[in-house]
Amino acid sequence: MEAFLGKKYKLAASENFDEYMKAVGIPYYGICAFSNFVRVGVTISRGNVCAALGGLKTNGISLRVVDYSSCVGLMTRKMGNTVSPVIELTENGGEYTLKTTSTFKNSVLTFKIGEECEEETADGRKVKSTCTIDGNKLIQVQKGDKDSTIIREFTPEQVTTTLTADGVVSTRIYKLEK
Ligand code: DKA
Repeated sequence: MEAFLGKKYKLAASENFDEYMKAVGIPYYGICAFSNFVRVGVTISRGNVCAALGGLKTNGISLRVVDYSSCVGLMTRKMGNTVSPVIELTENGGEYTLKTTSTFKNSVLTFKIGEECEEETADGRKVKSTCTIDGNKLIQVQKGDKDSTIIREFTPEQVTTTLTADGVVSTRIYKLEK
């Protein structure tokens, strides 16, 4: 893996990434207040904390939980499909850093081989990741609300990233920046 450290690779091709983002998508719920079937207020919250609330009625106002995942997730997915990130893997004293930078969002994953670490993904999920190296492959196992595996295969000219979640596979090709 040493040969590829400090090299920058930019996204050149992407397949099925939208389906992958859907598969790992964060649920968003809104608590909506209705009066005579007219919506008079809404507050959107991330995760499934509101899911237990169900329907509630007080003083002619009824509160309902509405699933907004498809609208909020859509914006994130749109950005994810639009940007062409650059990835760079570096190493210092056994600690690796994988930087993903783009015009929309930057993310940094710092890890030691085989040790679980906390990660906030570019699309905002909080997961626990364990990374291992097998030859020229960096294998990342993410555990969270939705589990996922990301394999990055390095060659001098490109990195092939294969992302898998819930049986959905996305392949993204990053080319060496010259
Ligand atoms: C990959 O390594 C997947 C992660 C790319 C993140 C792009 C930004 C997503 C913004 C929602 O190719």
